[in-house]
Amino acid sequence: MDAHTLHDSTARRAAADGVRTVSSVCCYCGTGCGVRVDALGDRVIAIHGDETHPSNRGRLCSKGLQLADTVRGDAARILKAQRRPGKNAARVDVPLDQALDIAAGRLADIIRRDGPDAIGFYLSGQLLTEDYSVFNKLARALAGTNNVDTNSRLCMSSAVAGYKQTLGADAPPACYDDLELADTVFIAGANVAYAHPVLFRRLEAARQARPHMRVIVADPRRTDTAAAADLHLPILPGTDVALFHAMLRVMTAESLIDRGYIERHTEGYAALERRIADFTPEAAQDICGVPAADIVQAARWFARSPATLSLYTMGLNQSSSGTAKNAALIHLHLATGQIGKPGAGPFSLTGQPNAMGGREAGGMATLLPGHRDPGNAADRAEVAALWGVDSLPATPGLPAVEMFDAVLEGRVKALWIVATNPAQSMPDQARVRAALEKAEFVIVQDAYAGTETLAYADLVLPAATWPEKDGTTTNSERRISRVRAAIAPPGDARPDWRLAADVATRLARRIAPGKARLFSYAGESEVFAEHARTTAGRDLDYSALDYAVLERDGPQQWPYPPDQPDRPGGDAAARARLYVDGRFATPNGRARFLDVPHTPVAEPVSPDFPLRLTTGRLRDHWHTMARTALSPALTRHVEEPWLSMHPADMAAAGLAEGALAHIASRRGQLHMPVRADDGLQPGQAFMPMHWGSAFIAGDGVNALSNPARDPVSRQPELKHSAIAVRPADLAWQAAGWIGGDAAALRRDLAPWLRRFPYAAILPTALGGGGVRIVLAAAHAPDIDVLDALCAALALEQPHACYDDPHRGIVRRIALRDGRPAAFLLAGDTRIVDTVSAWADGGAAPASAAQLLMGRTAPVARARTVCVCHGVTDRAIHAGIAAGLDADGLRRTLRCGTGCGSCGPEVARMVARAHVALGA
Ligand SMILES: Nc1nc2c(c(=O)[nH]1)N[C@H]1C(S)=C(S)[C@@H](COP(=O)(O)OP(=O)(O)OC[C@H]3O[C@@H](n4cnc5c(=O)[nH]c(N)nc54)[C@H](O)[C@@H]3O)O[C@H]1N2
Ligand SMILES: Nc1nc2c(c(=O)[nH]1)N[C@H]1C(S)=C(S)[C@@H](COP(=O)(O)OP(=O)(O)OC[C@H]3O[C@@H](n4cnc5c(=O)[nH]c(N)nc54)[C@H](O)[C@@H]3O)O[C@H]1N2
Ligand code: SF4
Ligand SMILES: [Mo]
Repeated sequence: MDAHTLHDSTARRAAADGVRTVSSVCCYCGTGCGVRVDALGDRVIAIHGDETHPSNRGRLCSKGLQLADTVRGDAARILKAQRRPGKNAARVDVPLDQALDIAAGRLADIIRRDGPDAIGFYLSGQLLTEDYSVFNKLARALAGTNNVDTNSRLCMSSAVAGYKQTLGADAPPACYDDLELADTVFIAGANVAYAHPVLFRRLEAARQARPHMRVIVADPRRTDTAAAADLHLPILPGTDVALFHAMLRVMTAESLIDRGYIERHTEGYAALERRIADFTPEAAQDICGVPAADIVQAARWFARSPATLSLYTMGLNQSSSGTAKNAALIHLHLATGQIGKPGAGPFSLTGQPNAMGGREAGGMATLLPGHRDPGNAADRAEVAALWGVDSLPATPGLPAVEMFDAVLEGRVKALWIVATNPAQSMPDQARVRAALEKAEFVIVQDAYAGTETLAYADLVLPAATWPEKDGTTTNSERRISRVRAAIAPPGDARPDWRLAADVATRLARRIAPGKARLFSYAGESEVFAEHARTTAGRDLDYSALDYAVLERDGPQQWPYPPDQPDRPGGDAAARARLYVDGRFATPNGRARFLDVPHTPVAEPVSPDFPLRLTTGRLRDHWHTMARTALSPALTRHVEEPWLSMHPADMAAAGLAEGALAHIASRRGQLHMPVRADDGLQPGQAFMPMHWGSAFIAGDGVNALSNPARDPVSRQPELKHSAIAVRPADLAWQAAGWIGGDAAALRRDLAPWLRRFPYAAILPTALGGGGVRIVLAAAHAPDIDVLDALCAALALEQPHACYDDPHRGIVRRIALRDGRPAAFLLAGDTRIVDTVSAWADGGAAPASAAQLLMGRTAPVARARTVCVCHGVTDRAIHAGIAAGLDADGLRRTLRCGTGCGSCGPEVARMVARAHVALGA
């Protein structure tokens, strides 16, 4: 235990009891909140926000606060390397050394036989900078291929392209302090309340302190973020370029642009001005579905405000015109001079914790370390020299979707997948899964058991994960923080960079013995030092940064060059914002306006597929849920997947609230319950991205989605596809629950997902933790299937039962200490909430048998809105009915007084109730 990780007297006292406190960074979103991890032995016992971290100043959201729940070494983790002896054989455990040899041997064989471009690396924005650096060097300097891409292709690549094309470098120019200094905040295609909650807390606090501040939100849905805005622009998916062009036209027509700034610091405005002439507010209203007057209002607020900050994420990036959307928004800042000054700038929020580090380390097919370009011979030569090799490959690497296409076409034979779950998160799953099936050799390097992609692995490498890893991450505001290990990895798990280096050394011995030395790092700090050198003299230069500086001075923003004024530590204020002097990172120092057209979404709706499906995130789940599914508390907010639709569309389709629907796109189909949401426009639907085939029957949300890509960034249009929805023809339904360890139960019950047209196995906090199982079929299953189901839920000898198996009816409850330990309601699920309420601590019914016969008055189960204080929607509705406003609810129920993640939802519930009363 190093002294630097002990911060205050509490920590020192705790240390006496054997509790260690380690400063690190939350492993979820790109906000990059500092955390303090309390560990005892091999367990994490508590997580606190780090008051000293400048990005969050002690705040954490619901996900960060529940991190301790997710740190476990049992059924949830991959503890051993595994290999598959034959294509359809079951995998067997192998010693790690043997697995590393197998990896190197198979890759060497394929490289010798088919050339280096027959292998591909598919990495993740959740890796640490050190991990990327080693993988990148392995791929390009040793294996000899540029086929090294990441899931950031699905996430940030349009932002990268947008920044580079306009400002000259991939660098967000603003910082989080600008949230407190902005007068107008323009949020486009971002649900900050859910996806970057701590930034939303900072924004809420800023609005309290500065009531004149205005917030505009452009989002097709009335999200919690949009509901909190002064102006919501409910834009039709994919039409942002038209909106931004129209706003620029208003600014130009009303002389709200800064001609002097345009003259001095930019080029290309004249062509763009001709382009936007057609985008009158009325024309944009027709394209975007946003009232012309609101477009005018947004333009005036944006341009007249002393400081305007834009925040944007996937609503812009995940689009077939993602680069143009980014550029068109950046134009508004350039035209008004709203950049390079406090409170202003186009601020792309990063999704994953270290997507930024990946961009810096060249962890994408189209990037090289230090913001270099693999298509540029001089850049390649520089990196080759820094890495100590003669040359780097010139053949362009394959971006994510193209890489999987190449596998399907047989051009790429081996895939090494690290810290990402493409069998759930990539668009057009039918193609992705066919590719994974076809690949000759698939390595999956992951930390958690049971992910969708593991099913396709020929070799599994066990990765250490947060909080077992050491290294660095860069957050959205260009701030580099140390991630520190608090406990040792379980089993044979090793840090990702270490697994990469160990395979690299073995691979070098087989194909290029002289290069084995390239991977003999003593530890993370050496990897970082090598990486930091690649940034010297570049726009992001942090060549003066090393682990010692980060220990001494804490997290630092880049650039951090050697010639900083006032060294050591440098002039932090001067590094907070970029382009303060109006000099951009282009060769001539001028930012560029791009003459970008508005292009409609790639897949129009049609009579056969009349609804526009968008997808995105929920507050308390993270992506494919490998980690968040381990926290019962996080399942309380939303436990099961759904498709939300406008109530009128539901009625027209003959769908009642909660009914099972059949949902189809041109590429795939699945079943899911539907929910009404009047925050959607008619004709739109929304599905959360989180539930894949590890949790529900079918191939998950991306069975439906579209792989159409942006021509520049190659980012797929995950935010829009055309679908058709009709009632599912699944009359027989069953709902059950069993308490216990959700990860072990999911593993044991997984085969049930493949036996029914609709099935879901859902981790739940019910009864202290366990899983729910939901099944549906056209007809009642055979008696032996029902028997097997009872056996799977340990309901062979129930406390109470009401069975009529010939009609498909089986209702059973098993008890432990007077409380349900498991139940099954097959054939009639109407009393599921009543039984659940009992399992969840509610009063026991007078007679369990009467309950199963449906003779007990039904009880509705409440949903938890505030995770910190366990406040339910029912309690909040009761409070509102009793006349409480949001402040009153906070005082009496305490909802929103913990991490604050539920604040926007509570505010929205209050606002809705007022609308309902007024109507
Ligand atoms: N809770 C939680 N937080 C997360 C994550 C998570 O999984 N869970 N993931 C992290 C990651 S990797 C990312 S990338 C970020 C994503 O963060 P966000 O981008 O904020 O989240 P999303 O829900 O994907 O999409 C944002 C919004 O885009 C809107 N949208 C859809 N189409 C359009 C359009 O054409 N135009 C506009 N203007 N808006 C549109 C959607 O309605 C949605 O509300 O979140 C990060 N934070
Ligand atoms: N329909 C739809 N699809 C989407 C999106 C959307 O909005 N809509 N968003 C896209 C975006 S923006 C993103 S970022 C992607 C995210 O998609 P993924 O990257 O597939 O999502 P995760 O669930 O975060 O996957 C991370 C994996 O890494 C593993 N893991 C965790 N920690 C470690 C570690 O330290 N080392 C290793 N080796 N493994 C680890 C986890 O177990 C998990 O399997 O999804 C994309 N897909
Ligand atoms: S906002 Fe929440 S999820 Fe994101 S880094 Fe902070 S605590 Fe973690
Ligand atoms: Mo992302």
